[in-house]
Amino acid sequence: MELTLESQGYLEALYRAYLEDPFALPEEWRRYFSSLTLEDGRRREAPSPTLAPEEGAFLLKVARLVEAYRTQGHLAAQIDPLGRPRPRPRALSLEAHGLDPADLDRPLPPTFGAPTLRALLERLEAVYLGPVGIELAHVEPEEAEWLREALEAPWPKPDPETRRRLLEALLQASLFEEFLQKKYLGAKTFSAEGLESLIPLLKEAVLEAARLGVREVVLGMAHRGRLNVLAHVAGKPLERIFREFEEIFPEGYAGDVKYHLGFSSDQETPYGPVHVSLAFNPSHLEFVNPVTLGRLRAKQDRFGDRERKKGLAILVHGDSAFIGEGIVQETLNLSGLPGYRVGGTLHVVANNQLGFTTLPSEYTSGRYPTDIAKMIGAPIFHVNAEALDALWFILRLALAYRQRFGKDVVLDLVGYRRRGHNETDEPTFTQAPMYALIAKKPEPWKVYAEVLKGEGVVTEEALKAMREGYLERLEAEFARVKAEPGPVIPHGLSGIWKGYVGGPDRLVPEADTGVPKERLKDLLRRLTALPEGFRLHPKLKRFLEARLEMAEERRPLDWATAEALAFASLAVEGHRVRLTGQDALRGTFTQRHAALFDYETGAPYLPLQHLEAGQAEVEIHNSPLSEAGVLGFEYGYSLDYPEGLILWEAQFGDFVNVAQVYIDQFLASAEAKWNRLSGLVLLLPHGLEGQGPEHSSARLERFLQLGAQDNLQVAYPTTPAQYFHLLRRQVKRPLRKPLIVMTPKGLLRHPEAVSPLEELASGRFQKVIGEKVKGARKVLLTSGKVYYELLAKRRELGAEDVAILRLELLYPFPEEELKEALSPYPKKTPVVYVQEEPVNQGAWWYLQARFCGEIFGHPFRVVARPESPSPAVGSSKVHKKEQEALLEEAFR
Ligand SMILES: Cc1ncc(C[n+]2csc(CCOP(=O)(O)OP(=O)(O)O)c2C)c(N)n1
Repeated sequence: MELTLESQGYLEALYRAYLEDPFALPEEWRRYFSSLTLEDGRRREAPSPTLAPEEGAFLLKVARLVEAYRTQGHLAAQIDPLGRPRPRPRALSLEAHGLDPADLDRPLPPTFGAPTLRALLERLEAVYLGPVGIELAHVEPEEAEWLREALEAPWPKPDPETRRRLLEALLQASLFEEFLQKKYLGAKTFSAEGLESLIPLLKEAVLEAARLGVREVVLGMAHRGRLNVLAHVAGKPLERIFREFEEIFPEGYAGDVKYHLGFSSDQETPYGPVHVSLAFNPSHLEFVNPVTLGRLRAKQDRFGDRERKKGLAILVHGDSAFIGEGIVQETLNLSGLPGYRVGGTLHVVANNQLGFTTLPSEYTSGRYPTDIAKMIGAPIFHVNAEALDALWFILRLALAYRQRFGKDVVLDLVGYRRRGHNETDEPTFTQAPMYALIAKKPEPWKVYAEVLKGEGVVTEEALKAMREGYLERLEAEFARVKAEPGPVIPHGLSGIWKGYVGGPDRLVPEADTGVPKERLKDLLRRLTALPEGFRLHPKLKRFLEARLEMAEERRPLDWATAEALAFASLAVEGHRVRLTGQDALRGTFTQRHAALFDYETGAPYLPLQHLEAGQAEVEIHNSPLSEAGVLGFEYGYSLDYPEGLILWEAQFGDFVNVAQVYIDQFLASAEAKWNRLSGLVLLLPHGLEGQGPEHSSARLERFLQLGAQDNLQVAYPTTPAQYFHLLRRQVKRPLRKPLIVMTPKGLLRHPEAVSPLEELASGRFQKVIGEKVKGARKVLLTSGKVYYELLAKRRELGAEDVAILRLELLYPFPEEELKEALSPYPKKTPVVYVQEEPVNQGAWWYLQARFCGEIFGHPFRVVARPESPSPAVGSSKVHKKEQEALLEEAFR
């Protein structure tokens, strides 16, 4: 539509545009036109012009100027406490819109909210060019309008008591850092100085969240200011922090550096109690993000917080890490997905305008490190860290937004870094001019104290008392530690973790994981029942019929059915089951069909959710196409849901290395570093089936290499019954250790890889499956799918003098069970480990390192593919030949 400013009909045109799409117009016009709506909701006919054309043109120019403030004001807002110039966009001038100073005092209609253009500009300058840079252009129109309404009204000022509280928190943040540097000269603390307002910000966030009904706050953050946050936000006693500086560790405890440790505490607020947790995290920046969200989601599920308003996640990011690390994008992408929502995260960027020695111009191609958050339409506020009053208001607005819309919001706290990257680092080698500015900056508390003193909110004496009171506390706690030096005892397992254990596997009894046959049959029938009128996909009829035949014991169980029965039996016994992964509902190999989709409406139906009244929830979600973010989330979930069966499935095991950080930094080492347990299960399809270098290997060798002190469990089961018992065992034993399962692909439909119902009804997971062959000339030991190929080969060759034993659990190594399985064979009988993986991969090197050519007195060697840098060949023909040669070699 042509809109000529001066045209007679421009108003009508504007109104017609409004009728087509109200959000295509600037807000004043929208408000104006909506006021024309009749009371019964009908709209007026397009009006005849009520304004003189010249007046209309003027108003449109004004509307454009207003829009420029809203969209470009942030570019010139005074967000940098170092006061470096930020050029003012031309669009923020009268000329740019054909206005001139004579227009300043022209009256404006009431919809503009100001009597004249002059008054309007004053307001807009204050809102958009003050200490907050506001970016809303990418936000959903209704949400942006809601925010703008609050932003363009006069900003409330914190009351005197609140302002004194902000000042005190700011002061304590500074004193704490100075104290640490004085007492522990040369220690790395990654001080918050230059960004001290992070502390009042987070403290107020907890308080305000409590006022809005939040009862659980989970924080995730990196090194910067972390000790300060531990002390002042997470409620970690000062004494404990100082004790950690003494670096006396309890016997046998690997531990971690103090600025990686987490903490949690119950805190009283005037609005009720709040539990505040700071997640443990490794050095790997931003990787704690999905872990934090997973933890919160688990808490919300536990408390039945369906609206996800009673728990809040706060993620504190470094400016360079926020835009640099891809895990940030993965985490943001989870924010709106049904399987991962947590009702919105408050993101705080602790923006010191540097990443170690790297400048923003070197770390981002965009304008701000927060640009990444635009992908989810999150409102973004860049706040000058010295502007405490504005910060307080924006925080309240941000949390109100989060509670109202259930979405993420970003608060970019712009400050500086008073010292080097750490306290021993010299920043002027690389940023001398910036540090010349920083050297002139008074501590932020002094800046704020001046404001408050000027307004009579605080007196010099009160300030002195605040300062001295806190210093005394620091000294007293410090003296306590010096007087009684001793190790910091890691927190034991309490709360929901009471009753669960880590430590050595052998100290925890095995569990009977069988389920009575009648119960299994009943569950199978329930798994095949459909709601009235459900239009099943014609090809799935057979799938359900087969399960009924299994219920009648006319057909043995396949892999997917054993899994469904493990889930179902655990759910009816009260254990939540949560499985996510790419295409997890149907299953990559079309085996699972956990959801059946109505053939006409597409509506999903999950029989596992309709087993019986009172069952625990079973949730299975297709994940987005990421591994790291999703695995991190599920790991976090497992930290706060020890009684559940929490599983993540890789599409193919190969892709697990995308998430390697979570395996190395969390799954494998969290117990040793942080005394934190997880019972997370990883399902990793593994096996060489001629599909090329990828789609073949879940890198079994890497998990085995990580195994130490019983930190993990690595299994490669060969039967559906084994898988069933393994999953149930994971929940039924009080031991909580991550379980890595090499899962099948071809075996899912292998006629021999089946189990009679009987095997699920009784017994338990067998770590080793033995075989007694009289007069055996050798024993083949193997794991996983190659077992079935060896069986077939033995039949083909008639090699009845060869025994085949299966190592179903690879770590913790089942010494006793294997010894027992080998006991029928004389010591001279050689044992050959047969693996299809190249010899430098798979389990061989791990076994070799353990047994060095002799296993419990038997000669021990390997049959494997020759060493290879790649897991498998690209040609299925070559693969077949290799496999054939491998099997032949095994029996030679
Ligand atoms: C994944 C990862 N890569 C590299 C590092 C090393 N490193 C530690 S701090 C840092 C700079 C971080 O800058 P920023 O995110 O701006 O936070 P700041 O330290 O300035 O608060 C780097 C590169 C790391 N810890 N993690």
